[in-house]
Amino acid sequence: KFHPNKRATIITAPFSGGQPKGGVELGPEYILKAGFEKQIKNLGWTTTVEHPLEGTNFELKKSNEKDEYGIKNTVIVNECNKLLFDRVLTNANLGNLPVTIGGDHSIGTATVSAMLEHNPDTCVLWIDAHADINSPKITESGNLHGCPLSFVMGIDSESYPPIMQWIPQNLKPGKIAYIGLRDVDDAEKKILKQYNIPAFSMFHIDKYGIGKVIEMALDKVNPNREYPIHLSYDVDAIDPSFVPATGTRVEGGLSMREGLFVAEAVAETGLLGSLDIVETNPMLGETDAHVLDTVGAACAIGRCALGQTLL
Ligand code: 6HN
Ligand code: MN
Ligand code: MN
Ligand code: MN
Repeated sequence: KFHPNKRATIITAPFSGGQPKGGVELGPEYILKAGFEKQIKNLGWTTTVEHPLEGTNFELKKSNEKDEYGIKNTVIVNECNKLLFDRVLTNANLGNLPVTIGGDHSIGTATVSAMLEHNPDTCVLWIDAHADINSPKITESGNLHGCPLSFVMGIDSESYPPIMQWIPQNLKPGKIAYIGLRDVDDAEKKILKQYNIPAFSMFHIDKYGIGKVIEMALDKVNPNREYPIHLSYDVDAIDPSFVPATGTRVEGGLSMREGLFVAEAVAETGLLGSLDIVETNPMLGETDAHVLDTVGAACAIGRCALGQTLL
């Protein structure tokens, strides 16, 4: 088991520059106000909260223009990821469990590459409606929250801006599996095939059941259940009827229980090495209840991943 000392560092990433909508930068504030740190403490963890983006003004520098590389907000996304990379890696090296609270999913560039830098055996479970594996070359939207995995895998690396060359391209295709996919761009589908990346869509979840799907995903990336798991959880994996306040909603998602089961199943392995909870956008709820549901789901994902429901 990793983390027998149960020390977690909550790293806030109030950042929205990976996509055009405002509000996702408020995710960490809402999640903390909902009592997330206390909830984790109640599970027996010693907690610290870090705010590495404090003092930056990335949000004021957002634009909706694509640059010469075909992507938006390259400079702020890159700077944000540098700051997060340092905190995730430092905490992991100290033996703390990094729990990074977003913010949009562009921060996955930092969290994944930092965890692989910390331990090259790390495997990644990417829980999402989307594959987030566009490259600057193939992205249609130019939104970098759709691209973090290409950067850490070095896919189409000739299309990257030079300022992103610091990013370690340390994720191998055999070390990542997806769960929850249902809105994957055509060019991304080609990449998943070309690199033979295990991808469990909603179709597979209905066909086999979520329990079997997790087992199959872990069999692919962690067959002997020996490597640390980086769980990168985009709340839009869960159906918008339960998690409405998020920027890229796609119908037909995980039920609330299926969504929490994924986190519980990772907790059960004892192999959780780090966790991201991203894409909570409190400004996109049509009602207060929508916001409460979404923030509540984000907190519940964190509690389940950190062992709440293990008896
Ligand atoms: N997310 N594939 C679309 C794009 O713009 O590249 C959607 C990406 C969504 C990203 O939800 O983290
Ligand atoms: Mn470790
Ligand atoms: Mn995502
Ligand atoms: Mn998504």
